[in-house]
Amino acid sequence: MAIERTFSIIKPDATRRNLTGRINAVFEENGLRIVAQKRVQLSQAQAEAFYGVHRERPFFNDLVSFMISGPVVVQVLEGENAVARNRELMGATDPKKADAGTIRAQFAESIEANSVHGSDSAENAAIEIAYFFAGSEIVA
Ligand code: IDP
Repeated sequence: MAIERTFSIIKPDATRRNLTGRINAVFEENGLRIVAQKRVQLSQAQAEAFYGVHRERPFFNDLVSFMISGPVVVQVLEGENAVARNRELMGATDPKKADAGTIRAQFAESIEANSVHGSDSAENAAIEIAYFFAGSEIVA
């Protein structure tokens, strides 16, 4: 199976509760290598652009406010089938519906403050990685 990259964000609810290390342990113990990582404060414009596909959704403004409410950790994860593997590890968007043992089941506070973002396709992963990282910042 091909080695693939995906884009991940550890969201403000998780950085606030000092969960970065525990979430990274889930990735590393499940075959995903963190090949780039930085802690950043998103601007409103960055958060709006990143979640642009949700602009018409009723939760858009609240989501943007949440995403800029504290620092996030943006990451590139690499491994076999990394996009799908990370989505499995994250669990469903709504932590109440997430399978036991997933990151969101363990750590998320709500459907909005759900601790992690992960790309939903290889195409979006490439776009999202390029949005946050220069090629020279990704070291496999
Ligand atoms: P995903 O993060 O599981 O891929 P998306 O549907 O792409 O889910 O939604 C993006 C983010 O928007 C979610 O992770 C969550 O933070 C937020 N969100 C999604 N649905 C709702 C909702 O119904 N209410 C509030 N926030 C939501």
